[in-house]
Amino acid sequence: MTKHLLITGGAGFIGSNFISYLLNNTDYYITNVDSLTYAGNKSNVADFDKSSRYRMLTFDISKQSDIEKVCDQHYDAIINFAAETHVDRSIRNASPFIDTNITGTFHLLQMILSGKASKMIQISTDEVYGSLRPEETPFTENTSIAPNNPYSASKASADLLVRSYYKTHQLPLIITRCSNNYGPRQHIEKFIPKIITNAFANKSIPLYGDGLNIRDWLYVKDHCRAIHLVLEKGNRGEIYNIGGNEEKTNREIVDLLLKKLGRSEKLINYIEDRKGHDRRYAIDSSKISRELGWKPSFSFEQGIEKTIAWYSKEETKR
Ligand code: NAD
Ligand code: TDX
Repeated sequence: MTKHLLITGGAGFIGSNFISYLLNNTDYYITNVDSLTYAGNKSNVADFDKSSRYRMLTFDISKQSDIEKVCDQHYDAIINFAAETHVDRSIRNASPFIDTNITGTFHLLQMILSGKASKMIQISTDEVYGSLRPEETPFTENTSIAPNNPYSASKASADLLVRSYYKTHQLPLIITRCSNNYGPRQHIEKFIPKIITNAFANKSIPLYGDGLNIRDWLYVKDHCRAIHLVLEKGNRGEIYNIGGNEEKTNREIVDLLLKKLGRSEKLINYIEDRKGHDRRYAIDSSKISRELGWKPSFSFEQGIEKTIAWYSKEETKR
């Protein structure tokens, strides 16, 4: 039977890529609930309106009254992408992170508990594990959570709520924890789109601290494929780590992009470090690879070419 999914945060970066993936690869019906914060972009979802399998509801998951309006039908699954996602903003003002990331997730769990939806995938992040030292092995699903900033603490809190609803009520809940994504439709406040768009405009590129912090990069389409597999074949109560196996320092990323874009390294501007800046993230994806047969299909080189091409096309539309 055809499924009807509730996707939250589908006007954002990963959520819109996921909806596009589902409309192209499945016959699922999709309800996208997004409150269109500064990070939600109507142009990310403009194409989906052409599909009779898609509808968008502009509601806020942190408001119980809005959740009731979303419950006008039963959903086969909720995929929760909706979140405040920018670490720098969480350092300046954590309040919306608490409302959306924690209270919003709580409301969705209540939907599952009351039978309004049959299961839920919580889209979490490797940031909940905290920071790795150079000699440490990548995060596994058994690594203790140790978040270091208000964003990651709010995501870890949501993960603990999900865990508790599974343990207490035996609900069909799954958590995925992915490394840094990049690709089309990412907000330009994030590192890779900021480098690309500033380089196009010959504007300086802020590099925090010594530029040697490490992230593990994954092309967004590989993340979408992993979530689809988890939705279809993942086991309730499980956590699945998803990573690109592409650890790079921030300086390496800037150098590579400036070279590809034909811009001078003089654009690089070292600035004061982010407070509590996690030094290194790296994900061990062997569980999802072993159990669900997933592995990344795009190399960093391939993904970054596609990303540059997408932002170049966007640039010509301005
Ligand atoms: P994003 O900031 O691009 O999009 C978030 C979307 O959620 C926006 O469309 C926004 O309008 C919506 N939203 C925010 N608050 C809402 C609310 N109260 N009610 C309804 N909608 C609301 O984020 P993203 O980068 O696409 O991340 C999606 C999810 O994936 C997040 O949960 C994030 O923690 C997780 N994640 C992201 C990355 C990454 O590298 N981007 C990596 C791992 C995990
Ligand atoms: O201008 C910048 N200069 C800079 O040096 C920005 C925006 C970032 N950085 C550094 C900080 C990080 O070490 O680049 C790295 C990546 O920064 P972000 O793009 O802000 O991502 P990060 O903080 O690693 O978090 C991201 O990955 C995990 C997402 O924003 C989260 O939502 C996700 O959970």
